[in-house]
Amino acid sequence: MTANATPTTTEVTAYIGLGANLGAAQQTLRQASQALDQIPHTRLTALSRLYRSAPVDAQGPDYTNAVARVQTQLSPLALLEALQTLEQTHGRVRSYRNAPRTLDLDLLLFGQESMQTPRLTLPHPRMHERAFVLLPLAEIAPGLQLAQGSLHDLAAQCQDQRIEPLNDPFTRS
Ligand code: A4P
Ligand code: MG
Repeated sequence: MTANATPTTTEVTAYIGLGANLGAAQQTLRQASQALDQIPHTRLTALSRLYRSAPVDAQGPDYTNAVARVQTQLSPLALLEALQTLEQTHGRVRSYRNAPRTLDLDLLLFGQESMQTPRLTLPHPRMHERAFVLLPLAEIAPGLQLAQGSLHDLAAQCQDQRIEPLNDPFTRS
């Protein structure tokens, strides 16, 4: 089913988690972050550095992760559909849960929206326990509070998860 893509007049701030651990992951994430700016009624307003992270609850090669902030007039479902279309254009094959992937785009936060439906859960239900989300998110939204606590405190509880920043995607290659 296709979500209503008619934009509203109000702009909402949304945060998107980007991840990849197959193919040219860094290049994919750079391209995908620029493609976020091309989604109708949506503009990219911030992008974290890229990070290398060990797989969490998953197998396979290390991941490259980042978090983007967008301003959008789309509904949450319409934005999710645009993200899933973008995943497909980067060759994402859904084989099994947490399988290695060329591109994963998760909708982390959509304004203050809270919902739990089969297609979309907001805020993202696992974001508060994942360093690969918390660290890049803290870069672009340092004062942000999640229901479970501050990004700083939550990140401190994930110290067993290996993660390191890579070069700034905008200034160095
Ligand atoms: N869905 C529901 N809520 C959301 C949301 N907020 N954002 C639905 C995005 N999708 C949402 O997702 C499965 C279904 O979740 C979708 O059809 C959508 O309607 P998927 O992307 O097809 O499958 P997945 O990614 O394999 O599962 P899931 O549950 O999204 O896994 P996670 O939680 O995203 O974990 N380790 C490191 N270091 N870095 C990573 O990026 N990623 C994962 C995937 C595991 N370990 C990782 C990383
Ligand atoms: Mg996902």
